[in-house]
Formats: sequence, structure tokens, C-alpha cells
Amino acid sequence: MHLDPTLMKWLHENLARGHSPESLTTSMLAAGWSQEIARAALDEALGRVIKANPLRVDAPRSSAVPEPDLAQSPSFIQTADRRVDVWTVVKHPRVVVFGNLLSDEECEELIQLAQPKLSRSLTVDNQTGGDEVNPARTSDGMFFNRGENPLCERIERRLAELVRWPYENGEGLQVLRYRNGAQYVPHYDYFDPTQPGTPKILARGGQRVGTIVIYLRTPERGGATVFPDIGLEVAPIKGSAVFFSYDRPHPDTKTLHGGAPVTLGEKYVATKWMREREFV
Ligand code: PD2
Ligand code: ZN
Repeated sequence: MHLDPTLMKWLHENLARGHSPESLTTSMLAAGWSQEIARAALDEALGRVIKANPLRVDAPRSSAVPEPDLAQSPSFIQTADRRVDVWTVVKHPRVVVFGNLLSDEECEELIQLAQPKLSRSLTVDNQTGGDEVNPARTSDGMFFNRGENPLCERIERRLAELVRWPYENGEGLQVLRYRNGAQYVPHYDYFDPTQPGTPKILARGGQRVGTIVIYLRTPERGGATVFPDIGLEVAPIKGSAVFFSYDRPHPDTKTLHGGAPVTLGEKYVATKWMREREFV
């Protein structure tokens, strides 16, 4: 069946924004598309995600995952060097939104430290034709090594204390820049056990079991972190962060998440991934 490219683009964008398949079906029918086309278009649009994550009953569960101390429903968590606000808590999937995790100065300094390596990937883009951002492509990114400079180390120790997970189990911080139109299509952060390259990746510290996405610059519009399975959108406010954990590499964890397209301004984030064991 031939599917209208404009319809498919609309579907991809709205799935990335976190709209549910049900609400998108309702919109398509209301716009005059037939039931048959609406279903085929949705199957096609969701196909990549589902094919990449077939249900696996044998995926092992981690015995423990990172977890902040929320036992007394605190409004804030005092770490060694900062009082971090607890804004939003979701039980399953475990998602916690933190405010005041980084100061404005820390956000700016991290961007400045990352900038030289981000600019290099910009040059490559320019060579392949203009500086237009391809909306299907992910943001520009770079990695720091763990503890690469005093700022990274200070932030990484704060994160480790906040979610009670060893500093040594953390990968180095990744900084991403989303220019106007850029997005990160929904995905899982764990490594797919069925992929041939996965054993080599797991040799460096086991599976990923937790993620913290820290917002370093607030775009004017768009750029929320979306969790399509639970209809959650986290606004990308500078200095705040979204944490989530997953005890097995399986869609049951409901940790499908993406970065919605930035529609005005620029968004920067720093992502911390945590492994089961020491990351080497
Ligand atoms: O920038 C984001 O909102 C985002 C969304 C999904 C970042 C990541 N994933 C990531 O770094 O894994
Ligand atoms: Zn992610």
C-alpha cells in the first residue's frame, strides 16, 4: 500500500512528541483518512521501534538499580555540595524529575568545555552540504571521560550520591546540542541483547540500568523529553534533570523515551548513563 509521505512525516513527528497511537488514530480518522490507511500508517511508523525490540522473556534482570532516597517523600535531597529539588516522581517506570541539580554557571561552563568537540561535528555537516539541520538526524554530541576535568568530576559525584549508585559505574558525561528542528527519536537506552555487537559493549561494565538527562540550556519551544508509553513530557528547563531506571533490557520497563523536536531556540543536555558494574 502506498502511504502518503506527508502523513508519515506527521505521524513520526507526533510519535516523537509522545502522542499515543490511539490519539493519532483518532486524529487521522477525523482528518478523513480511512481506518485501513490509518492502521497501515501507524504499523509502518511504529514498526522500527517494535522490530528493534521484540519481546524477550529471557532478558536477565539486574538485582539492583540506581534509586534516590524517596522513602519519606522529600521535597529536596541534600547532597554533599547542593540541595536538589524533587519535582516529580513516577513509580513505574521509575522516573524522577529533579530541579536545581546544576547551577546556571555549571550549565554554561559544561557547554563551553564541550563546545570545541561539538564544533568539529558541525564542520563535517557543512562538508556534506549546507548548515541545514536534518530533522531526522539526532543532535550533535560529544563524550567526556569520567572525571575528565574538575567540573565533570564534581557533577558526577553529585549524581552518584543523588541516585545512590557508585561513581565508578557511570559512563562519562555526554553533551548533546539540538539546533532548531533537531530531535532524538524514541529509543531505549539499554543495549539490545540480540545485537551482535552487544557482548563487547557489555564487557565494559554490564548493562545500562539508569539514565540522567540534565538540561543545560532551555529552548524557547519544543525539546521536551517524552515517554510515549506513559504519556509523560518533561520540560527541558536549564539546571533540572530527568532520571529513570530500568532493571532489564526489555520494553516492559516502559522506558521508551525521546527528545521532541526543538521548534525554537537551542537545547543542550548532558546525559549520564549508569552501568551494573564499574565502567572501564
Ligand atoms: O535530550 C533528550 O531529551 C534526550 C531524550 C532521549 C536524551 C536522550 N534520550 C539520551 O541522551 O539518551
Ligand atoms: Zn535516551
